[in-house]
Amino acid sequence: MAAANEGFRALDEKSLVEYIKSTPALSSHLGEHLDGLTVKEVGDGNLNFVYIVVAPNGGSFVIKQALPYIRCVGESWSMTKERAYFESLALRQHGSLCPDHVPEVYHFDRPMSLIGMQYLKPPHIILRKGLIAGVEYPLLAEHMSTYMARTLFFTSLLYRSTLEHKREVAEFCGNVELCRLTEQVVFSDPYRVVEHNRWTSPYLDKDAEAVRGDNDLKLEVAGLKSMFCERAQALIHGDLHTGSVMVTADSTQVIDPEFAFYGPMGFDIGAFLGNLILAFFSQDGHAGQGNDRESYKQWILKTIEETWNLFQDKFISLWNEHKDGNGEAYLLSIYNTPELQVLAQKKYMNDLFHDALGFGAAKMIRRIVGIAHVEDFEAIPDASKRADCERRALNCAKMLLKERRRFQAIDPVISAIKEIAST
Ligand code: ADP
Ligand code: SR1
Ligand code: MG
Repeated sequence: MAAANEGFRALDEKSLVEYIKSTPALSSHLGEHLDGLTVKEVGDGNLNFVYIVVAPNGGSFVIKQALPYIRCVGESWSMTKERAYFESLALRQHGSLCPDHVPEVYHFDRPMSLIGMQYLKPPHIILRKGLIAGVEYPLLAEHMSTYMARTLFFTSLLYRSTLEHKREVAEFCGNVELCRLTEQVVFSDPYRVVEHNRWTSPYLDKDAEAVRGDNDLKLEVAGLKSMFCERAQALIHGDLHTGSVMVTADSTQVIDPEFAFYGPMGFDIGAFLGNLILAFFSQDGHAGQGNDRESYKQWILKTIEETWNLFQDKFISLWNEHKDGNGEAYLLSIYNTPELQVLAQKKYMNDLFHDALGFGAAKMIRRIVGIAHVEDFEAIPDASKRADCERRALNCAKMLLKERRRFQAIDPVISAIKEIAST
């Protein structure tokens, strides 16, 4: 334990200034005058401490430090601060594959579990907050489909040799504690009685109990959990919800990949789509004062549809472009006719679609009856209204989890969401 903490000290707004002054990789971003720095802790995520640093000359960056516990629970739930190392690796790798949509890393200090990165300046805001406010982002589907297609394709065996792939898989196996946290809070706890589960009680008491008593649901979740633990398909972000995306009208930036590891691609795609579905079902709770949110709901559904369809097109384009490269999954000497290649791609995308729907649904369920909820619902002050929104989302998630294999395209999924919304 002592060795693990060697060279570590938790910083605060004051001690961070001294740290910056003695770290050229950081101070070089701030010009000559370091005395007028403003430092503000803004961490509103569940795990870490995040500081925005701005110099009088306008130079800036963000400092993110992991402490050896989960911030939203407290010191009683310890968690390796090595998560910062994996976050920095993933930011750098995903950043090199998709620089337009990932903030640049300026500095990483492993003993301090501290990352210095590009400050995503206002008007960037967390996408989840924009969705709650009812703001449309016309380029969101375009940007997120590019981010997911590029980061997932180029870290998979469709592009890489098994030699490269195994080496990377081995490195990210080190992020085991964060994977175990997901295993527990996404795939296990919502389906059993545990102290930290919560829901909008008493309205959803029966619904939460029904989740714990639904054997079909439990069997489906077991399949997804085993895929999450066993399938090293690509370097996934691992926590790609709408709180991990910062946006403006023309910029989309993915932050916070501390849960990154080699896992199933559908986990990232599902996280993003599932959180958009949660945003959709929360809208009735935000309606009012002359805005019924109906057209906004249509925009969210269109974004879900476009994200998947654009992702699919871009992923297949990358596959076609690199089909005679080093990727070892589908050797050209075997998949040697255009017909067979199309069949292989269709099967791959169909399986991935079903994985994404399943994981997306599991991520929706955990946000309604598990430990960590989402602001989309939490910001609805009237508990009975909130519960109505959550119940529809939960019913949608249960249906998707159990029936996902009957969907062959995203349009019927959208129709099914609309149908549940009208109940
Ligand atoms: P956690 O790991 O605790 O979830 P996040 O990485 O999600 O922390 O960051 C918490 C908050 O800090 C975000 O919601 C966002 O408001 C802010 N933030 C994080 N990174 C940046 C950045 N690069 N630029 C601007 N703000 C950021
Ligand atoms: C205690 S669970 C905290 C959650 O916050 C992170 O963003 C992950 O989603 C994790 O499951
Ligand atoms: Mg976060």
